[in-house]
Amino acid sequence: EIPVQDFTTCDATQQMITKGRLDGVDTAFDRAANMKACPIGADSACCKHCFMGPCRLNAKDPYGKVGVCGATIDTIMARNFARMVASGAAAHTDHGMSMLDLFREVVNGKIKDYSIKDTQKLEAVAQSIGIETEGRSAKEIAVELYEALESTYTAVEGEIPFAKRVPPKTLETWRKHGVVPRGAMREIMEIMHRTHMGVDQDYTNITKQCSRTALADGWGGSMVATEISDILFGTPSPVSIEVNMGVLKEDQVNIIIHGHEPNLFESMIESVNEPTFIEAAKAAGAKGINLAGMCCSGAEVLVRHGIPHAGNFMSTEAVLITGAVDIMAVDVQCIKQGLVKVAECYGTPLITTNPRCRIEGATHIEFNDHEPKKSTDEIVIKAISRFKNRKAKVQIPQNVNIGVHGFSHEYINYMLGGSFRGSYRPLNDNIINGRIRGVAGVVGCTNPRVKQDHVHIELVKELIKNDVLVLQTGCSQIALAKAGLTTPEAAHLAGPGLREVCETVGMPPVLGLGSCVDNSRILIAASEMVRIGGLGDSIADLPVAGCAPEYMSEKAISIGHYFVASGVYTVFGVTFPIVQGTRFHKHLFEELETMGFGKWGFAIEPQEIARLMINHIDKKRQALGLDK
Ligand code: NFS
Ligand code: SF4
Repeated sequence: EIPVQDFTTCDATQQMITKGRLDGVDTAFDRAANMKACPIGADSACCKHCFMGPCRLNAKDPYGKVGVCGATIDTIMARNFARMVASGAAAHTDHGMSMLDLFREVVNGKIKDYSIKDTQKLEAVAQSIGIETEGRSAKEIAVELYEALESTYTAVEGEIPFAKRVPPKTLETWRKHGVVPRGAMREIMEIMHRTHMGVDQDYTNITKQCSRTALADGWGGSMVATEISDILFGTPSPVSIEVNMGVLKEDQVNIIIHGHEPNLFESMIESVNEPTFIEAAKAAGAKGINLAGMCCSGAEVLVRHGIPHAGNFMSTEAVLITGAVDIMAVDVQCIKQGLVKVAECYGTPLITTNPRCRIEGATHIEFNDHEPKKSTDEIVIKAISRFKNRKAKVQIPQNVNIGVHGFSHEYINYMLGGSFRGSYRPLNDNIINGRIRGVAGVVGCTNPRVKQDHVHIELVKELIKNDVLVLQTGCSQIALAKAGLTTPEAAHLAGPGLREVCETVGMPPVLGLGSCVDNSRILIAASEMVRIGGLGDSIADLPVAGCAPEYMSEKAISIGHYFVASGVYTVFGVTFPIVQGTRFHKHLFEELETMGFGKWGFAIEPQEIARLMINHIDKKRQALGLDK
């Protein structure tokens, strides 16, 4: 039996895996240990795109063999990679589309339970794509904004609206290589067509469509998800939050929301605050109703409302082992089917809410934006009744950590420049004078193939020690919050330059921005750094780098590729679905950079990842003439 310390650095998760073992419950950690990853699939050296195959090539001798149709290893890997991009991009854009559907119905008055919360953001987003706002009502602006943003999905030709936000030189590179996206539906459709048997069989041409589709995610679907969520639910600003499993309360009705789309959670916040339900909970013997988030759903409301967060992706099964969860409601994405069995063991109702995601053995209570409370009220009632009839023994790890999160692009602007002259100028100045060496985005999942949180934490520590400011989203920021690095006090772990800046401004050296779709906030921040000047004229010139050190999802591949296509050096950990020493590998890891894009990198160990990222930042600093 593998010691739990090898599975995760998260103490609470360790305690729960240990308890699970005693209770006879296994988790993805155990399943990963018992299932060796398929070595051929791990290298992406197989193809099942037609039934003359499936075909299997030899990663040790990649050019020794071709598929039945004659497809080479480069074609096979590029096609597989393209389909990962397509799937990841589809997930983000479909999420964005749900937000846009909601926005449309709010604007035309058909939905009354939600409203436009942030009109300032509405105007700013409209202005950014050339919509006139002067002297117009919020409703008029919103109608026009909706119509413009719809083309993010549906445009059959031309360029998506947010291409207008891309720094001109970066956009020029995209145009030169023909990768400016049209609507996401078109790009995803085209990827699926081109990767069908017997169509695109030139890995460089397939990579182009990867870039175009990934950009339709980052500057399209994901960005729409972020911007519309801000308009409807409010733009985040820093708030002190509690993370870790200790946020559960033995004497309260505990409700966990896990998934991605913020509308479910927003409605749940309303439901749990209904006086009648609070009374009902008390009548059932509880002190109150306690709401917590997990994964990206949690990240959305953590930065907007300061709702506590119980843990990241690899803790979702573990949290159920506490026995204290009175209901877990999920919507879409990153929801392990394994949750059903664990939930069953502890008598926790697992509720699916989205028509896109039903799970065998879970109870479905459909969530509908037109009457959102209907579903969330029912979930609260069920939770109260589970509390009343709790049979499972409750054991809650007493781990609670504090973090300060919610650094939206808008807030960073304000924080650095002050209310009169909000600006990234001080950030650029501090990079130019060398107090800050560069900026790194550390994002993404946790994955049972590596020790949970370990790579995130050690990598970020190494980066800040070297005066690299770290921006974070998704599950990664929860790892760092649990390690106590997202507070202003963590500045003492930073190098002298970064430390001085953090202490002057009163900010943490590690800035949590939001969920994974909020990686679009990092794109906006990068564009703003270019616009302010002094750091080159394209995103590719900036001393920045990105990393998803413990990624597991296809969404991460799409995110990685849109950062690469936008000009950012992006390092992934765990494993990379490609055979080293092949031409496709060289294309992603070297040639894209010479074409004016960023490039991919790969390393497993945190020190090695940090070294790659810092070397890249230094290379860019030198090219800008910042260091002698
Ligand atoms: Ni991002 Fe969020 Fe977490 Fe990974 Fe999953 S919750 S969208 S994919 S696991 S960071
Ligand atoms: Fe094999 Fe070619 Fe069919 Fe793929 S498309 S399964 S390589 S024959």
